[in-house]
Amino acid sequence: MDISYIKNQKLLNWINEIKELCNPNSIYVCDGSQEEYNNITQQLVDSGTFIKLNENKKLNSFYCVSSPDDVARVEDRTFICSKNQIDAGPINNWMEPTEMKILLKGLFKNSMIGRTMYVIPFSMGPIGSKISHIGVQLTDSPYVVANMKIMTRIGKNVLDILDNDFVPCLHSVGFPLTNGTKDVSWPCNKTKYIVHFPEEKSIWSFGSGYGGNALLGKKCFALRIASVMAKENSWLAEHMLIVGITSPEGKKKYIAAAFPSACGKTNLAMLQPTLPGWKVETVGDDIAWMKIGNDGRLYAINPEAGFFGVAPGTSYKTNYNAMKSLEKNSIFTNVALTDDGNIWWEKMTDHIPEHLTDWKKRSWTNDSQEPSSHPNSRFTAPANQCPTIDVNWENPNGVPIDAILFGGRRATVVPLVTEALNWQHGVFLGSSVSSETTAAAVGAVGQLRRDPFAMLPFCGYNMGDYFKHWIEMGKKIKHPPKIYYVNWFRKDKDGNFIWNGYGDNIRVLKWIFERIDEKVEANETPIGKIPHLKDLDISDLNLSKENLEKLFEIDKNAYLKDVESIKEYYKKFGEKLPNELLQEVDELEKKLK
Ligand code: TSX
Ligand code: MN
Repeated sequence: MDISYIKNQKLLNWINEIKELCNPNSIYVCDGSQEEYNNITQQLVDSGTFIKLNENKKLNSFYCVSSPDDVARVEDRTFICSKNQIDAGPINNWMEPTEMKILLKGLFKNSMIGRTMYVIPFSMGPIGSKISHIGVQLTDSPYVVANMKIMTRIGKNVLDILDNDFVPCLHSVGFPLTNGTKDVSWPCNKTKYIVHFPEEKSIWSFGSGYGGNALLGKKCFALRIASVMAKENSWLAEHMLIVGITSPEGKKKYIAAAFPSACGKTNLAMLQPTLPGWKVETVGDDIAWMKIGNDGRLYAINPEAGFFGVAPGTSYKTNYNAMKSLEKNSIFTNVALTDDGNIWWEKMTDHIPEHLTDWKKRSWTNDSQEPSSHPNSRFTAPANQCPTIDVNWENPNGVPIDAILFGGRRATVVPLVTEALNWQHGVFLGSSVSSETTAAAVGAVGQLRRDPFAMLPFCGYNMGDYFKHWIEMGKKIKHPPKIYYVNWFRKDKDGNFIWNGYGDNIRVLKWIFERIDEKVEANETPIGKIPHLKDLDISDLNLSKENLEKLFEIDKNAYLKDVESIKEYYKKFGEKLPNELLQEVDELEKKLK
């Protein structure tokens, strides 16, 4: 669409200001239509960025590889520019906002020469929902436009309801086509800045075209900026999946769950239960926005409209519903290309193709030294293609949340499931979330990393204030969800996983379900409430009594070591650490001794 379609003066002023700064060749306003998507993807094919996949394998889908130095979120280049450094906190990078603006204006100056600047009006959440919020992204990347079309709700419908309450999101890949510079298939810049202005509620992203660096509705808006909005207005913007669970009797409950990376969040969001009669349905796999309803319960929406999932490891066996979601209308970035115009990645199938083109555009065979797909390669797939998508996934009122789960990957110490004693204890569990590193991330494998609420790289303000906000929310929610801590990853002394995980996790969800309905009692221990072993449904599971007991073993001395590590971790937050959490950790120590 032409710029004349825009009537909102604030938006027009901003577009003009950025046009003056970035100096694009032309401006295009996205209407969000299928025809527009076809044009943009065709243009990406013509320019060599996209390869159209074989229509008989993946209908209306595209393959793309990035520059090898633009493959993941850049946390060390991510900034929270609050006026005072204390408000960014000990975890975020910070720079004084005026200083940062000067630096950014230098980078963005003429950065769009020779390119089209796309205006993407987008809604995070169903258009018109009271829980939703609107953003407008200006970008010089048609790849970003195509992905935003799948991941959010974009276009004319959003412009039609636009008022002055929107988050301006500026993005440039930082590769101007000055003086006839030839374009490349993945333009980006060595210098990268992912910058948030929490007081102004704006985002400036420079130099990267990949994922969370560039699709600004996702981590930048829906988590970092939204977490600030949420604190200011008494709601929650969280790194959580949302699922509906239906019992054989037809009762339905919704839960939200936060896990650090590499714990299988997307797998849990699309779980296929192994217990007869139980059903799990998907509302979202990554982000939850939760507001208090008039009835005093917590209501959640998924602000996204698609899945931007890690590809390697995803298979019809480990996540059937994700595989069904990406069978058409999808974009694949940094996976491998098969000779017949399909895609492949490590562990997708038992059968490994004889020959592939890898993500670095090299010929690949089974005896190649490196994996064919980048470990952080992704599929972008529309959520409404998920076979288990929930009927209420676009309900503007959200879905009522009955339980919140935290979890991490722990080979030892932490039981399969623990119920928090109350909200404040639950906040303590959330603040102490920890996970052992896997081979999927850089650095040593098996190291314990604290990742409070799985929000470590995503909280847009001081994490100490965030803990306090969670405690305060407990006082405002009349009927708060129960809080649980789960660990699917406990190992025996031979290093084998004790718990089957995947579809069998429904057994844990069933216990939680029955706890909410007060159908079963629980066993109160120093660390929280755990199931009476008879109440965990392990029917048809090949689980020995010894291993069942091992799943719930509480080694007090091992836990005391964890207490020490939590206390040490808490020191980071200094004065900002809420007293309530110090009380909780002291209380736990007392009970263990
Ligand atoms: O996603 C996982 N979940 C949650 C599923 C709903 N994974 C994969 C984590 C990496 C993304 C799991 N891995 C889970 C799990 O519950 N559990 C495990 C550990 C495990 C791995 C393999 C087996 C059992 C447990 N069994 C066999 O391979 C036969
Ligand atoms: Mn995530």
